[in-house]
Amino acid sequence: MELKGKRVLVVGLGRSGLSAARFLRRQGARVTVSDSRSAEALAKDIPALLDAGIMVEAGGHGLLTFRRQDLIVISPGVPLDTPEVRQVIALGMPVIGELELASRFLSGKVVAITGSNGKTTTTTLVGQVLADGGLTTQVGGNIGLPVVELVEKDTAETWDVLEVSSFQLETVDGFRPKIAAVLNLTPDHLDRHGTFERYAAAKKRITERQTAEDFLVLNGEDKETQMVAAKTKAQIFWFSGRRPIKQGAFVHGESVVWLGAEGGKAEGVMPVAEIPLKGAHNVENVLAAVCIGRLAGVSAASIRETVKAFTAVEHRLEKVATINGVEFYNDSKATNVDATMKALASFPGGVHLILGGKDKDSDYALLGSLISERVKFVYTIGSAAEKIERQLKGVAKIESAGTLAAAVARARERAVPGDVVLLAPACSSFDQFENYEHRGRVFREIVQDRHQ
Ligand code: UMA
Repeated sequence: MELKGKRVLVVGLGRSGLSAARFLRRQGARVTVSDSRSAEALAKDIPALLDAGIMVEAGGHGLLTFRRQDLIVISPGVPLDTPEVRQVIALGMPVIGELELASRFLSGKVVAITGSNGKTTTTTLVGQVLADGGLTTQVGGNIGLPVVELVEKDTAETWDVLEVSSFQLETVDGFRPKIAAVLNLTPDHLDRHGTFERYAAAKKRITERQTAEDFLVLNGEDKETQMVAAKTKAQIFWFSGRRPIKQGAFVHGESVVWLGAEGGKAEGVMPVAEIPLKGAHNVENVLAAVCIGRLAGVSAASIRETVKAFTAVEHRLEKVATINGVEFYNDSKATNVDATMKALASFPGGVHLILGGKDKDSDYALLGSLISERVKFVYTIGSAAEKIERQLKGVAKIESAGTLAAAVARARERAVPGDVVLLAPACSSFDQFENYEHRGRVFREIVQDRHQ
């Protein structure tokens, strides 16, 4: 892709946009960035951008700025139905995302992992599995490090392990992972995609360009991901936590087993009991990692050692403290209802659950039966609080706490030894925090009495 002298507009100046703008500039493009935030809000980034020869449009998007370009690179958080974006698409101008841009410059082998939940854990684990297996590995994408940041050190020998979101997949075109995985598909981001079908359609684009030389790893227990199988040209490997399958990784009795070829010989990987992560959903994440690791050529023995040593990813059912016999878990990455259900399913009872944040058109009533079984008290925070309280009325004892600090304080007062205080909010964080990481860090600081 020749970018020298091309006029390129980067829309959105967050992590993805900043990295894309700098990358494009290094490629010799004439770069402008446009952000809806005010110049004051962007003050910390603007001087360095101007120094690098990048123009900045702050405080909103101008249609003229958009129309003057040869290429538009949009950030994942910018919806495709943003009026200016819609108009340039209608004019036939090329609009891609940072994932697509980066993938055109990556020469290594790409592993792309998507799904509604488990992406971050699986991506981190796969990165570790491949690195411990002796492969040169880089990890990036939705997990936090923009994919363009991987280009510089990438070689043909590198394995680039990417967490990819529906937002990123909406704007791919030639993106073709060597190994793709769809871990599960449950409703999320309906405020952005409108319907579950459109959300699922975005996710399915992960395999659109794959060929028979590529691999697709799918969850054998998830009906929606099974539909992806009908759409692919790649070789499919399945994983299942419940039953033996023809080709892939599964739990058989007490063991994780890998079956590399239909009708072939099954290979024992490890006892399930050795998996240190909490919850049945994490067994599935491990099974997906076993598939990807084996397909990349890592031995079962090496995968076993990596999994055994793997601790929870930050903000993902991460135990942050035990105080007076009460355990505190940070699952700030539980940004949708399904993730919260998985978190709740990991604890038999005695849970004080902190719910709320920014609503994504979610149905919190789905939490009802797990809450009535396992939760002693729900504490609501953020702008979704009222809706959550309405939908869970009569199911749980609910207290409107407003802020995270108040929720932790109230839970601390009520909890008795053996109880669990769980932040698994089922919402995004953007009403009260910068992002889910910020929310998780604040939770940890509050619990550890370090919050200012
Ligand atoms: N903006 C506009 N116009 C708009 C909308 C937003 O200018 O119409 C601007 C905002 O003012 C802000 C910038 O866009 O300055 C934010 O861009 P962004 O929302 O794309 O966020 P980034 O900081 O670039 O982070 C993105 C991903 N964010 C989203 O998908 C919302 C990060 O995923 C990712 O880690 C990062 O790129 C690096 O790849 C976060 C996320 O919440 C973790 N992802 C969702 C999830 O996991 O559920 C999909």
